[in-house]
Amino acid sequence: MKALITGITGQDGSYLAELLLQKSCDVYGMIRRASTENFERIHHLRDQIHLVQADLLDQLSIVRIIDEIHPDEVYNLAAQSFVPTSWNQPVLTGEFTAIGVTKMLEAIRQIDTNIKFYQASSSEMFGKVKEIPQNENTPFYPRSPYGVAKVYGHYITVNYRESYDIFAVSGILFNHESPRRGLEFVTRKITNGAARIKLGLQDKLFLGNLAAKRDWGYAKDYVTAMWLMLQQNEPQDYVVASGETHSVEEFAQLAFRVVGLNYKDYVEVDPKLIRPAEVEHLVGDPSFAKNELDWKPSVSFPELVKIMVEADLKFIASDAHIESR
Ligand code: NAP
Ligand code: F7E
Repeated sequence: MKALITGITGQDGSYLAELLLQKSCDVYGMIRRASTENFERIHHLRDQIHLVQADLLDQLSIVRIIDEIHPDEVYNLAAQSFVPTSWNQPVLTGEFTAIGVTKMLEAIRQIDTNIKFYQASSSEMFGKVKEIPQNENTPFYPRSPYGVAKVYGHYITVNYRESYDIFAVSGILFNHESPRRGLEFVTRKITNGAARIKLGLQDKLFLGNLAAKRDWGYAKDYVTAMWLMLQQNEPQDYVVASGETHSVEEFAQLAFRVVGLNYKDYVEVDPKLIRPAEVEHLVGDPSFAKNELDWKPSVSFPELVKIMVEADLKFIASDAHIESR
């Protein structure tokens, strides 16, 4: 079994590569050329995976790697994934996160329609939510260029499934986090900030909207759901979520509690971090995934916060140690 992962250098790509290796898959990862390598998350896997160069902006490069590798499964995780950047670079976000999906699907259509395809869709598509909780039938109302691009990616996946009978699925994943989460996302920003404050490396933590609510899960659990979706008899779309919602403020409160501090003494709101349009309240209904895929999350909200804070404490302490030598 051969699998191609786009976005292998990202949080989910690295966990998915580990999972597929455990399943005895031959794992190929698509990487884009950079002047310096960006392989921290996959460093430990380098001798077990194949890295191939291509870019979501370059259709021919995608056709070439799919033709050469001829994978059984393609997981399309590559995207411009940071919501605030999507307001600053809306066109680029559309090109990566929306049109990039068509480029992947079109390559599959041209080369072999038996290749299975997973599209990394997002709860950001629900945006200004039409119902609580959100499920596979909840209408979309995206609130950022990123959310809009993901809606396009979702529907083009559905369309290629219906037009060309491709086994193409869209996983509508709610926020999922880990110690490998990028530092700009709020969870990692908080756990890293709390750890740095505890270690005396930082005084304050500036955040934006503390009232926003998210349904947060553990990334390792969520990549298992991606794999399960491609092992089913029929291609279907699934919501993957914990079913619980918590505010950014609650996340901060718990994270600072893990290091024995009160978040109120350190967290300050910076109005510059408030978004032009906010997604206020996300909470998913994962019943369909639970019933059809036999999937359920294994890590609770407080456990997730603790895992991330403890990993950051360890990471920063070892880094400081290296710097002091
Ligand atoms: P991430 O850490 O930001 O990783 C994004 C990946 O996409 C990186 O490997 C990046 O490569 C790659 N990429 C970006 N532009 C590219 C291009 N033009 N060509 C080739 N590769 C490109 O994201 P993540 O958190 O792992 O999320 C994975 C996917 O799931 C994304 O599509 C995201 O939008 C979606 N999603 C995430 C969540 C979540 O909570 N994490 C929830 C729902 C959906 P570089 O390393 O070269 O930058
Ligand atoms: O923001 C609020 C912010 O950037 C969460 C991506 O993986 O999940 C992610 O998108 C909330 C928002 O994630 C800060 O306003 C407050 O309400 O961690 P985030 P996101 O926008 O939910 C979805 C499912 C994806 O698909 C995306 O790819 O936290 N917030 N203060 C802050 N957010 C950030 N980043 N930084 C702050 O200081």
